[in-house]
Amino acid sequence: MLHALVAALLAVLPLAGPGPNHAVDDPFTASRAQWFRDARFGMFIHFGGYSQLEGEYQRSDGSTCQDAEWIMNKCKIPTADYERLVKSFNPAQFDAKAVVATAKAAGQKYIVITSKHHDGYAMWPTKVNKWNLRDHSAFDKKRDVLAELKAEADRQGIRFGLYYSTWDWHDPDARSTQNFARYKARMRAQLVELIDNYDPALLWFDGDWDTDNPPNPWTKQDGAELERFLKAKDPDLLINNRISKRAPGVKERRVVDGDFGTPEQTFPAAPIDGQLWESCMTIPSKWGFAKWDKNFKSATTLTRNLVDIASRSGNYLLNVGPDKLGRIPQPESDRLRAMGSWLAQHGDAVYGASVASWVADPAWGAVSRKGDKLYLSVYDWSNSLHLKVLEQFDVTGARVLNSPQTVTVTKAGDGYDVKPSGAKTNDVATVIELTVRGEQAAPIGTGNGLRAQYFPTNNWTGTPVTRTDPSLNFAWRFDGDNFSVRWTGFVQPRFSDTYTFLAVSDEIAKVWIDGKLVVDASAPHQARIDKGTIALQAGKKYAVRVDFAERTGEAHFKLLWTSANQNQQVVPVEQLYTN
Ligand code: FHN
Repeated sequence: MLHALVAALLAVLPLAGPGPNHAVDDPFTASRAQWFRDARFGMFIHFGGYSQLEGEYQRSDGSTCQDAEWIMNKCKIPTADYERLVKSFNPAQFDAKAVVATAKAAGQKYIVITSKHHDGYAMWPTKVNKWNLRDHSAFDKKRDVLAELKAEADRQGIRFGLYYSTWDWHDPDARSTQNFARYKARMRAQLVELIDNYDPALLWFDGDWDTDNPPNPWTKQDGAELERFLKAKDPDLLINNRISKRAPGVKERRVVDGDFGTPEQTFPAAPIDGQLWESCMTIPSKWGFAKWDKNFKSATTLTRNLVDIASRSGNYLLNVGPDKLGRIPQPESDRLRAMGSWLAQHGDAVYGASVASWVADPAWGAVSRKGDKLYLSVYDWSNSLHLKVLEQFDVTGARVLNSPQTVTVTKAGDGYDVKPSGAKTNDVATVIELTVRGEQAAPIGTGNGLRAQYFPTNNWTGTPVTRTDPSLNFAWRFDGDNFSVRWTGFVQPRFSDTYTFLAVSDEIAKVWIDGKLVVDASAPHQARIDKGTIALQAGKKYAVRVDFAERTGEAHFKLLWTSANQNQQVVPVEQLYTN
């Protein structure tokens, strides 16, 4: 009743402030994202109608054109011819049990499979069209590979995710600005089918760039609406940032889109500011199967990539491309198994581990941290393993994983020298575990948030509406123009550290801590992140003031913090006080 009244009021009142607040949680701490933060390693599967072509297309003039999942587009295959070739797709040897067993053996904690790639071909019996594995193939009409994989993933305790391309080369309405609404309705219907039938933990969107080949009318607004629709349907869903749309010519993706960032075929040198992240990568060069694509990365490279990624608080989504019969190529499963056997003995350095901000990145390997343990993954084994210390800590224990050898740790120069007594235990990475004692955190605070004043103008004038906001984590998006907010109160750190405050804003923001202007993003700008540092004492309360203004377009504001002892997160309610 009350809801209906509020909705009716909102419909008639002009918006003199932010619209209905699509409050988002904080993926850095939200319980729905816990599994993803801990998992660190997943299997990507590119499998679709293109797999039938095995990376090669014979043109009518006898010449050959090569590609993989992009073959229809790159080789300019006429739709009718592509449909003819895919008609004989019969992945009869797709064995969900074996695929999940391979992921398990690799030490992977989740799977993301292409339900529909850019060629528009659905890998499940969609009722939306006939361009799918049930209706357009030579495959057993009783089988459903997504259902088989989901059931097997559940049985073997692996999270299940689905890739979906918003860009579509096959549906004529998908390239037509005029008819795009019809395509969007079909897309939504397909996504409802996917959620209802396969209950994915994660949706991995793709196709967020501007292009004319064929045109891609998808917009940021479309992405925002779809994300809101999907989260209303399943609030626990994790959604990647590619649900949005990049502006023409823009390479970078925005920090405000989705639950996590998606570097591709690369990974960053440090944690990404403002976002969880997952790097996706191939084992050879292509994503979909191509019989000529044989330049496989070594298991050592892949394992070290995973360790590097975990030590920067990211996830590694490593791709396999099943062949036309549905089998993961042997060189790919061989490498996955090799990674799994290393992980079986050294997984502590990866699962649930994240950046070790107490030390500098060493030249000899990578360091990750989990609670009171530092994991030194040593790629170059030598007698001079030096740790440069950035934040003081004591070492109370040291051992080499899976080895009886002893380890001496001595203070030296700007840190510690670490000397194991014996030889490396393997050629990929020998892991030394240090038990450490750092600064004791001050007790969790008892705050309830900051005092908020919402002004009906974009310059903090007029009569504000006042309330208490538990944390500053807002994605108003396209709702509400010309308003401003001033938050005031106190912030209480739990560690005596130099804190970095990160403000995600669109379009004007300033942050003062203890009277010092820490973030000054006062020139109007689109969604971006700005940051500044200040040294704070544990348990002490510091005055905080945040000014945010929105003129037009999208509106976002988030306030995060991080320090040597504090992993990145939205500043939590307990540490914010109105007085
Ligand atoms: O074009 C695709 C490509 O085929 C593959 O699916 C990758 C996976 O991240 N994403 C796209 C390019 O960004």
